[in-house]
Amino acid sequence: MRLTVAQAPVRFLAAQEIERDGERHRFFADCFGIFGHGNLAGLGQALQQHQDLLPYHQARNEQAMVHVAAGYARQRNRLGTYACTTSIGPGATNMVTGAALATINRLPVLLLPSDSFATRAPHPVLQQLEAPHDATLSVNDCFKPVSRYFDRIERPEQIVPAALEAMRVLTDPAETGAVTLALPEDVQTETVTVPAAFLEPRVWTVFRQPPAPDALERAVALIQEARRPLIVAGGGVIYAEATDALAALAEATGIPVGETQAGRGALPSDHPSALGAIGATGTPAANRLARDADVVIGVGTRWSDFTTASKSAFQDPGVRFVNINVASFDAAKHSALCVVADARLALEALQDALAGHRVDPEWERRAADEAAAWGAEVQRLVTADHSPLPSQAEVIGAVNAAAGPADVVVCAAGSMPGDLHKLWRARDPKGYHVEYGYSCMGYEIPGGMGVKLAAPEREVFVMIGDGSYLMLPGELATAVADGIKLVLVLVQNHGYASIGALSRSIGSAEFGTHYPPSPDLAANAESLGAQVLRAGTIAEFRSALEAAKAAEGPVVVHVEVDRYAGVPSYESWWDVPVAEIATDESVAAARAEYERAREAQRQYIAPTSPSTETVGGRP
Ligand SMILES: Cc1ncc(C[n+]2csc(CCOP(=O)(O)OP(=O)(O)O)c2C)c(N)n1
Ligand SMILES: [Mg+2]
Repeated sequence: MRLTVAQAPVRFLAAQEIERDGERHRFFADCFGIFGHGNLAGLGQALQQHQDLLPYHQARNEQAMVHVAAGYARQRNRLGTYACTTSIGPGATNMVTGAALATINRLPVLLLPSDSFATRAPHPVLQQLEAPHDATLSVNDCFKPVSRYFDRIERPEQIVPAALEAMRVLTDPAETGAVTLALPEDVQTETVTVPAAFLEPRVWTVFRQPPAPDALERAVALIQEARRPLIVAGGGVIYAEATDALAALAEATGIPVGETQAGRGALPSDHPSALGAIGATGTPAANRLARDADVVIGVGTRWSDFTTASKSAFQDPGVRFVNINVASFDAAKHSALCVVADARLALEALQDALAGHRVDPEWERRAADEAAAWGAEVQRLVTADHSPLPSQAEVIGAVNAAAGPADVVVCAAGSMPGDLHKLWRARDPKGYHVEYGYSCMGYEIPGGMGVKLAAPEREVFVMIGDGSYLMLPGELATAVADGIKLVLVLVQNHGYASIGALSRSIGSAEFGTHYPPSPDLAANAESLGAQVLRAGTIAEFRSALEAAKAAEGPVVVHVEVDRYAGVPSYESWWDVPVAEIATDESVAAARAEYERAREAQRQYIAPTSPSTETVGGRP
């Protein structure tokens, strides 16, 4: 079959399917893009010709369209994504931030940036970077560190193996992230003869990897010996649809469960074993138990510094880790006993092997008491009736109350992710979507669009700070144009409140964190075509949320909150270094406090013994 190098992948992508647990569906929803001279005649032509196979959607910003793909992929538990096409130069590099976000969060996205001429005939073409020392370099080399697979198609024939490699990486839960296929603008328009089989429907099956029996046996031995075991549930629990298995294990054994940002909602907040958020933005319940835990079972977590409170969270001198993860890279962290496996199979196997085992009732009671005390504290915070302006906690509480059991909250950066992590009462494993791997300001609107495209039956509440909004509001116009319903809660606090608080904590008096003056963001959202509701009080905010739920298309609910009415952090720490010398005394005081806090920081390097040694690699 003779096709252009751009037509071949368009037809190939439309034919890719994914299957897990016997359920099969198309892998690529559609294609997002922005055209320029680099992709117009190649991919642009191919997408126009094959609109029936791979529908095209116009984005407003290339970074944002990658966020749409990432939001979609996360909501689909990584079993689907979008392709994204750009021109060369700035269009391409605009996607680098999106690629980093996807790779860090282990989410599949396929990026198709154009590249400068393979023939080099018109070099330097408009927007081409020239490197005097290396003729093979282009700006697309910036994708290499942020992609799990990178290829540049310099000869037409390369498109066939590159497309297959791309699919292998995108659909492998241990490998997945951004995949970048850079397509020189001349090569896109050239022809290639592809085998017919290349274009036929192809199913990528995600097989669930069972734990190695020996690894499981050693994990069971460690857990049975433990006096104070604790589970840390990460995003992998949700992606593997292992939340029922987690609940069953927790119920059978009484082991309490703390949740990372990506793992939030793995258990409903009212589950008897749920301690809620853990780590730097954790609850006192989870953080107190973490401090004393002697065996920590990390499931599907990459152990970010927020989860470990910068390695200060776990203070038992002999604490041991058992890590269940599909990726050996993550399983091996903290000298853990590695159980390289699918989370669901591993949790089910653990429950079988631990039959009859129950944790010390004293530990279980302590977990229940702490969780109950925290539940009461949440209730106090979200109904505080702060005046004259409401607190952010009240705003979160009102959104939580307005959201139905299956609705989704989306957030990414600022002070809200920490507050949401602590305060949100989770009811559904897909109801909490805070992007905190890259914590990228600007993810909120496009990420929320991706969630809505993946789950149209759920109401999507996007919580966005004024700073994040200003950074990337343009996709609101896409949501308006494409009729993508979002309830955007735009929280005005006149600048970067989170960084302002951090600045105070290092003695720098909120330097550079205020807007002088704040722009009228409600008017801005209106100008992009969104319906806007302005709420002055928490009561007005509640009724605006109800009106927003009833509306069609994206609705922005604008509310101002008291910048200084923050939710405290509970028994945790985050390593933000403070200047060793400064003219300001407040910095010196902060440095002294920093050095004191840092004493709690540890490296988790466990001694090995025949029964507890680290077991690396795949079975
Ligand atoms: C793209 C990007 N740039 C910078 C940062 C660092 N940063 C984290 S939060 C924040 C301020 C966010 O302001 P806003 O959205 O208004 O939320 P607030 O802190 O006021 O709650 C900044 C600058 C970031 N996370 N992402
Ligand atoms: Mg702000």
